[in-house]
Amino acid sequence: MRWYFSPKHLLHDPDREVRAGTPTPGYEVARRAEIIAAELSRDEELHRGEVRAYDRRVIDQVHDPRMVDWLEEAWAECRPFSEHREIIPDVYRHAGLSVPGTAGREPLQKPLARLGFYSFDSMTPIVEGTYEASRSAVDVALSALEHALETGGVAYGLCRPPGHHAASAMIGGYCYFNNAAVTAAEMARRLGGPVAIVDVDYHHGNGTQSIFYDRDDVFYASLHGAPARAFPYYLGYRDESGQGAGHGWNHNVELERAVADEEYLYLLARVIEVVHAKNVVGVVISLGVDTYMNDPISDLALSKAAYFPAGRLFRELALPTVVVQEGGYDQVDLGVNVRSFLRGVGGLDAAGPV
Ligand code: OKP
Ligand code: ZN
Repeated sequence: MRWYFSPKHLLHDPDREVRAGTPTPGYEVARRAEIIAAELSRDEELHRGEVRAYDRRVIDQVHDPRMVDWLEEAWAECRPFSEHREIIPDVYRHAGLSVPGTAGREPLQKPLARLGFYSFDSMTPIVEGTYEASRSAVDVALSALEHALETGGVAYGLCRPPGHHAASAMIGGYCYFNNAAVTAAEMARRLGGPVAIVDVDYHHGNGTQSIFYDRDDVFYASLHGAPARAFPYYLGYRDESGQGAGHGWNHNVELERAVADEEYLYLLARVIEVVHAKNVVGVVISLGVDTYMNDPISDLALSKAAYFPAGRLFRELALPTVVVQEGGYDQVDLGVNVRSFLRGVGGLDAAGPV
C-alpha cells in the first residue's frame, strides 16, 4: 500500500487556540503528522508515494470559491488587527443573525467580520501558512486518490490540517478544506458512480455531512460521540438522514461514552453493511484515531487492538479506497494506531515488520 505526505503541513503552526475564552497550546499540532510519518516510515510494507500539486478547481467543486479566495487572503488582511501570529474570530455569523435571503452577505470591508463570517469556533486559528498547508493536505489526499484509482486498491493520505468539520463556506474544528469531501466528489466524478465516505473519527464530520446532505452521489456514514455531549454539538444526530435527492444518503451512529472494542467493531461492521447495500463504487475513509482510550479530548475506550480489525472490516467491500487522516491527539500511540488500521485495510498481516 502507498501513503502520501507533504512537509508543507509544517506551515500551519499555530501556537494557541482559544478554549472557553482561554488561549491554550492547542491539540492539533504539527508533531501529530510527524509522529504518524515516522511510524509509517518504519514499515517496509508501506511505500511512500510522490505528492502532486492539483488545480484549485478541484477544491471549488465542493467549497464556495469565495471562501477559497478568502482563506488565501485572510491572514494578511487580519494581521494588523491581531497582537498574535494567529488570527481568531470574535464575532460569528450565528444563524440568528440572518433573515431569509441574507445569509450570503459577506462583510467584505471588515477583515475580522469576514473571519467570523467563515468560522464557527475559536479553536481554528489562521496563521501565515494555513492556506498553503491546507492546499497541500488536499494535494496529499488527491495523490492518494490517483493511486487508488490506478490500482483499484487502497491508498492513504496523511492529511494535515484535517478536514471533516469544514463545510462549503465554513472552517472550524481545526479544519479548513474538507480533504475527504474533495476526494469523494472527485472520485464519484471519475468513476461515474456513487461513492461512500465512512467517517470513523471520534467527532461527527458536520462539514462532510453538510456538503453532501442533498446529494446522492456521495453516501456519508459516521460513527461518533453523540453530539448531545461531544463537539460539534449541533449536528450528528441519528435522525439526520439527508434531504431531497440525498434522502437516505446520510447515516449517523451516535456512540455513548466509554464504548470499547467489541461494541465499536460490531457497530462499524453494521455501517459497512449499510454502505455495501448502497452499491457504491468507491470508498473514502475519514480516519480519526481519537476514538482511542487515551485520547486527551475524547471519551471512547478503544484499545490499540481495535484498529487492525477496524481497518480489515473495509476489505469486505473490495473497492478502490482512499484513507484520509482526520484527528487523533494522543501523541504516544497515534502512530501505531494509524499504522495498525492501515495494515488492516491494506490486507497486510497484523504484526508487520518493526
Ligand atoms: C477535530 B477532529 C472538546 C473541545 C473540542 C475541537 C475538536 C475538534 C476535533 N472539549 N475541540 O474531528 O478530530
Ligand atoms: Zn476528531
